[in-house]
Amino acid sequence: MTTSIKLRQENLSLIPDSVNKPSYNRDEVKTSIVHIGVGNFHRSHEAFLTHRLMEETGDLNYGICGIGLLDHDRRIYNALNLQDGLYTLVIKEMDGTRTAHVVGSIVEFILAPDNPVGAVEKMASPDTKIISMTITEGGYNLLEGTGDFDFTNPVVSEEMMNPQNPKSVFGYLAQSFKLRKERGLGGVTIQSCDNIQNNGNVARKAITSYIARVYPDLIEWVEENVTFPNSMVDRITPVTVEDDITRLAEEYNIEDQWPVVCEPFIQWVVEDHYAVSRPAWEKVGANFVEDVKPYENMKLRLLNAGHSVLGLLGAIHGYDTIDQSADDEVFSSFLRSYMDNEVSPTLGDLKGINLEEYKEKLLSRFRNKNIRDQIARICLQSSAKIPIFILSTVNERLAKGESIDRAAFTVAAWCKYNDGVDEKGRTYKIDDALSNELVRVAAISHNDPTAFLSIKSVFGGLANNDLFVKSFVRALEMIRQFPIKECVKKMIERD
Ligand code: CS2
Repeated sequence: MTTSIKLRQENLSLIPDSVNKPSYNRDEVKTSIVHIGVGNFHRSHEAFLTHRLMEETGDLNYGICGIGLLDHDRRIYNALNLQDGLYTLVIKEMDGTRTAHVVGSIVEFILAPDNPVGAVEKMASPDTKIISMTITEGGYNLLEGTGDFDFTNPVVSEEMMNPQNPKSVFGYLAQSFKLRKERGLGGVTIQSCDNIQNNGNVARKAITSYIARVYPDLIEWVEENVTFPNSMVDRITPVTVEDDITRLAEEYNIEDQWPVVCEPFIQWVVEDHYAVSRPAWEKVGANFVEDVKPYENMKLRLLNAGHSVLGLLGAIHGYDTIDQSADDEVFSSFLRSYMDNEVSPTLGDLKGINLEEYKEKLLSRFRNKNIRDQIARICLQSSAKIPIFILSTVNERLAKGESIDRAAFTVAAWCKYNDGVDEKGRTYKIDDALSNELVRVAAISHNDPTAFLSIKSVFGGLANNDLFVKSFVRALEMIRQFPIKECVKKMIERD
């Protein structure tokens, strides 16, 4: 029996040649990018492309320092620390072939709760040109409806009493900007990579709202020195499961605490507004444009919304993975009809993108059996996702008096999802920042369907829109009475 190779720098030469591994000298890599929120998405995307760039061009000026702000980040911090920042990315093709890459672009990691000063100093360092982040859709702390910063958030309100001891991403950034200004250093680019329309503008709004309260004198400096490019990031990246770790050991003999698996598709469209400089990511496939909005809308309203549709319907029916749901003719026909009839007309001019091809490709990506993307992953934090992925389409269509039946049906399915039990009788956890509220209003909605729409932070004023309410109530009544598949069939028959 061969002994497995623990993934770490000194063992790189032992790793079989069938695995792509860094050929550059990692000791020479400078960290000019700080990334907040090193999760699987970052590791399948920005960190991977940055690694590819080092491979392709030999430019070692843009290494990554990960920063974890939450105690929850301790697990990834420990795993990567043990492995000198190295991890394996396994790309799974549709036909079952797999390629493994040991990624070397993360060369430093700071766990902010253990080393808050180190984290602030790193963000304020003159060497740091870009602070990128994946802090999730809900992480920007803006209130749905008004879009105002939520100063009542307990972490933020406590931190504001003592801003020199930051806890939140806003607090850390404020401290680092303050140091940059005091030290006469240059600015920095804040690069949001989250699935939010206008993610850069949203990041700017959240961060400047916070700073305007805590350090009003700093605002002018931020306006002049910090940029917030919008971007659209795309690569389906499931949660790593035990089997991924075992297969990596079996196939390549690599012992990796926390590998990442993902699909082959990758897309990154970014506005080219950088405060200082940036890596030549275009050399490894990134697309730098003047206006990212059309691409964002397309991705959020088709891919992310498509995920939510397949996820919610599949969860109720009792499927576990997105490919099962996408392979179900009834569910995928419904999704196609939603995309064609309700979403596509809202997308406007997509400047040379073939929308038909995009949608076809999307459905085949969803069907990739090797990815086994978890329905549980898709459905978690739906209260932060549905407004961005689905209600944006709804609001736009309602303003023009256009039908929203399929979207309303999906929202009704989400209501039913919060009952917490599938049609096979299996219970599941509602993993959501608003879980208590969701479960409570979903229970009331058995007698009073509109109760579900009362959550203002999710639905804004939609509870007062007759067209939406009627459509939602009709769908929910049907969903409560018949199995979900029959209901979806009825919806398709009406097309
Ligand atoms: C998913 C996204 O979280 C979700 O609901 O739709 O994580 C999706 O897989 C990525 O945005 C793909 O780029």
